[in-house]
Formats: sequence, C-alpha cells, structure tokens
Amino acid sequence: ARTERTFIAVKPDGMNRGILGNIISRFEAKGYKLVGIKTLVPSKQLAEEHYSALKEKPFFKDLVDFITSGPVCAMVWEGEQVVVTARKMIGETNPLSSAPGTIRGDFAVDVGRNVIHGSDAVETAQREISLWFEQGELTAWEPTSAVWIYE
Ligand code: DAT
Ligand code: MG
Repeated sequence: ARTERTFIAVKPDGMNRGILGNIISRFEAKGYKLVGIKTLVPSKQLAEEHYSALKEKPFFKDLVDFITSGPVCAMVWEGEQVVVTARKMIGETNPLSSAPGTIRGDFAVDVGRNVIHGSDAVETAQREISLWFEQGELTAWEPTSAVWIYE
C-alpha cells in the first residue's frame, strides 16, 4: 500500500496565482513521495478524455475550456493511502464547502476555479496516470526519510 499512487494536477488558476509551491510543500510535508511531475497546456483531446465521466454535465464545455486555457502541473504522488488522503487534503469539490486547512478551503472560492484535481479512487488514479504520463516519465526511488515516515 505504500506504493499506491495518485494523479494530482494543479489547474491554470493555481499556476497563475503562484501557489504551486505551497501545494507541493503540503504533499511533501505530509510524507508522500513525488514520482512524476511536468507542466503542459493540455490538449482538448486530453482534457476531454480526462473528464470523460462528466461529458453529459452542463458544465463540461466550460470545464474543458478552462483546463486547456493555460499551464497545468501534472504530478504523481506515492504513499500509504495517498488517493483518499490527497482528496481530504484537497477538500470538497465546491471550495465554499471545503474546510479551512484544505487546499481548496484555503485558496479557492468558485467551483469552476478550484485550483487542483486529485483522483477519486485507486482505479481512477491508474487510468489518469497512464493518460497523462508515459511509464518512463515516472521515477521509482526511496527517499532517505522513509524510515522516519513509515514504522
Ligand atoms: P472533483 O474535482 O472534486 O473530483 P468532479 O470530478 O465532480 O469534482 O468534477 C470535476 C471538476 O468539474 C471540478 O473540480 C470542478 C468542475 N465542476 C464540478 N461540479 C461542478 C458544478 N456543479 N458546476 C461547475 N463546475 C463543476
Ligand atoms: Mg473528480
């Protein structure tokens, strides 16, 4: 379970607002391991595939337009129960419902500008990681801190 991985993406609002470093710091400080990171402006095809489960939603077009409107920082983080824990760290989908101390609770107001994406389940994470990253872009490594994070 220490090798569970999740897909995290800081959206164009988070990039433009200069909070990428703060967000990365939270996952690092928690004890999770960064195994993949890159910036890109996603293509419409990638965005539509990423959000394909939402294609019937009324906000789908706005969502795709927004995520393709600027840079995204795509990341893969690894660790014990990282999928569900990252979702807790991110907060509720609607930032006005997100608790203070969560990323959306601290940095966002509108649901359409909620700063960050995180996979909602282990299977979703595997799908999203393979959609956004090639296998060779992911780095298996053992931080020297591991013995101080896991007993
Ligand atoms: P999450 O990003 O918390 O997993 P989701 O998968 O339900 O939420 O939706 C993906 C994104 O779509 C979400 O981050 C913001 C947007 N979105 C969701 N619900 C919305 C709504 N009711 N109105 C506008 N945008 C919405
Ligand atoms: Mg989702």
